[in-house]
Amino acid sequence: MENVLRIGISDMTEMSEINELGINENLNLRYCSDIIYTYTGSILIAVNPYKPINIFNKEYVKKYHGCNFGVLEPHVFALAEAAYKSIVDDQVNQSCVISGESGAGKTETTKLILQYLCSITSNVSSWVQQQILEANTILEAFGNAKTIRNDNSSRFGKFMQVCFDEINCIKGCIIQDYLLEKSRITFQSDGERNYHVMYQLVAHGQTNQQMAEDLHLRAPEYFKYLNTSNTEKIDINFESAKFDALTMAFTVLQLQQYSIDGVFKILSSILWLGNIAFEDIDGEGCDFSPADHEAIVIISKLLGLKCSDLQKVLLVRQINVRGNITEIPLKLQEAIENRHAMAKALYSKTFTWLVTKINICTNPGQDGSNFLGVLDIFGFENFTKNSFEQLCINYTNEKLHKFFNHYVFALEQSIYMEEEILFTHVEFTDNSQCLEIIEKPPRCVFKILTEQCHMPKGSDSAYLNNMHSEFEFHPNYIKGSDRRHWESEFGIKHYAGCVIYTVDGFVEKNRDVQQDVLFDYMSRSEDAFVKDLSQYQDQQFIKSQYCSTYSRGSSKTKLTVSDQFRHQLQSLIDVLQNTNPWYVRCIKPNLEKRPNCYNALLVLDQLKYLGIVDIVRIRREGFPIHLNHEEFIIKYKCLMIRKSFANTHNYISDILEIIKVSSSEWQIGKSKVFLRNVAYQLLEDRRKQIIYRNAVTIQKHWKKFV
Ligand code: AD9
Ligand code: MG
Repeated sequence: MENVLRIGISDMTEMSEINELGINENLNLRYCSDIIYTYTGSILIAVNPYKPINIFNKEYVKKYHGCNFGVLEPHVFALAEAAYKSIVDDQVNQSCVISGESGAGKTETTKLILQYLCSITSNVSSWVQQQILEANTILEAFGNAKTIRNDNSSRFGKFMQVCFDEINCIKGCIIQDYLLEKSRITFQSDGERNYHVMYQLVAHGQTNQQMAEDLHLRAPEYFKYLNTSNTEKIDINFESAKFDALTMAFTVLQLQQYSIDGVFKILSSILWLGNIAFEDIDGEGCDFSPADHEAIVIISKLLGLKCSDLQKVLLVRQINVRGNITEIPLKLQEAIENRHAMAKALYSKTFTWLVTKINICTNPGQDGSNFLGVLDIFGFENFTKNSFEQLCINYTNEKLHKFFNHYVFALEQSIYMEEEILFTHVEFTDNSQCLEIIEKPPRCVFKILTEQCHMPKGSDSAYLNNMHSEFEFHPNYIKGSDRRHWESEFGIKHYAGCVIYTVDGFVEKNRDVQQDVLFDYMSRSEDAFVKDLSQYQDQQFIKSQYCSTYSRGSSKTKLTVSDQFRHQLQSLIDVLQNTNPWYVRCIKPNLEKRPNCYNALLVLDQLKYLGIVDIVRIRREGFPIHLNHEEFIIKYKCLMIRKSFANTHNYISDILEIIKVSSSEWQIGKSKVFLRNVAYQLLEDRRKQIIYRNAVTIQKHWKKFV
């Protein structure tokens, strides 16, 4: 009792009273004692400690390895162990779905799961295990950045499938990335930064003169793309050490030196692109300012292009009218935007190129056995201003929520209905209607957007008009935050709350016009890497039974960003559906990223949208143990003197009467017996007593006989 008061309850399905307040207090109590993990049945809740806690060392790996789930204190290692054990024992693919809002601890949890799997599958760290861990170093450098919510925020989603061989050792890994945030390359909000790698590179240039010369690097303050917001000064030593770790990771993943150099040249050229300041010419076109000359020469050198070719890409647009190429000068604003688009295209191509390289290196081969997939993907977002990116992110969360609902609620309840047993119906937020408005053809939010993108004069306002007229009366749709914003916004009532989207830029972002002319020039570059990169088709290359991935370049008609993403997400759900899922719900205890600080109101919001209260309820109100009639009789017939029976149902209820437990603890269905833990435990105790008694009697007889 004293223990419970001090450290709370480790499995919340065992709490006597289930409500949000009780759950919140329990998590808070545990958090105050540095106990960050709590179970809700098999679902793990993790509260971010924002400080190192000494529960992830080798001793803990040893302690949890081989131990059944639920025996020791809740821990992410226990979940990883249980998932791994299911692979070994049942040969069934597993997945860990990690959710929570930005800064809740998803990426750290992912790393802990990978670290655990790598430790238990081999005593000595093998090459492939090192590669999997180092792949994260590269992905974090290129895909993570400081935001107001998280100093190491992942700006892309990822699904890592760790693949095992016949003797259950790790033999490879496949990574699928989702929706890298491109806008961050050219713009960061107040208090935020560009991708980590940019600072690492520039900082290293400050400590290595040769590299600074080769790559034309300057001090961090020099580059506009690093200073669009006023963040604190960068720590040269810290970033430079990170750069060393990155180059080490490149080596572990067997990137050739010319590619490593090439990647850095691309990054430097992006930084220089940001420094070009165009000048207007009579409102009709534009030119470079005198100070730009240096930047043009440097970018040309870095990309191995002719200066004149680069100038052309930066100042004119080429239009192909029935085979004739016409050149139209870009106006000032167009040139500025075009330059940003070039920077974003270069970066995102480099990012996908890197993911592909990692995949080639860690490729498990075709003849695999099982995998454990870990999903670390963006949580639900609702900012003051929400755009196309937030729509895609929230759509992802709707998809995953439906999958979760199906797993936890629908499946369980449909079994009860099929078996015609009495149970209290647990209400849950069914989000099917919301998903339909976003993705269900022929008329949905994404289809109407794609329609606009295929029109030569498609516009955001036309898109919004079409949406308003199509969905005005849909229960999940609103026309904007208020009447004044009907011409610029629409809103969706998501399962986690209502989000207002500003349509500005939707059509452009969904079209994602490629920098074909730039890549065409790059394909004739003098630099081998730049040439490779330009010709690199963003296609999936591994086709194996593990493969979750969707071939991005396979369609003949050009797919829009939302089309591609929809397909990617559907492939992900298809894979998840064929696995045994495990859930980690990460919780952020405060907005200040502080240790020892639990903001109960903030947590309450997350408990609601992560559906934790409902989970506790269904797990308790439901019957966790299901046994077929025959199975039940074979197991517990020993409790009865009468061994023959005419009516199965009556015989089972007679057995259950023996343990004298309330009839609310069990139910007999058409083909199954449903038990709560109390009834099951009493049955088991009684059975073991009888087996023991019989054994003693046999022993006595045996002695007499001897
Ligand atoms: V985002 O959606 O990518 O912006 P995440 O991934 O949910 O977010 P992340 O894992 O990056 O959050 O955690 C944020 C920070 O919390 C980390 O950088 C750590 O400083 C801190 N954290 C998270 N989990 C732990 C932990 N188990 N122990 C100690 C932690 N600190
Ligand atoms: Mg993250």
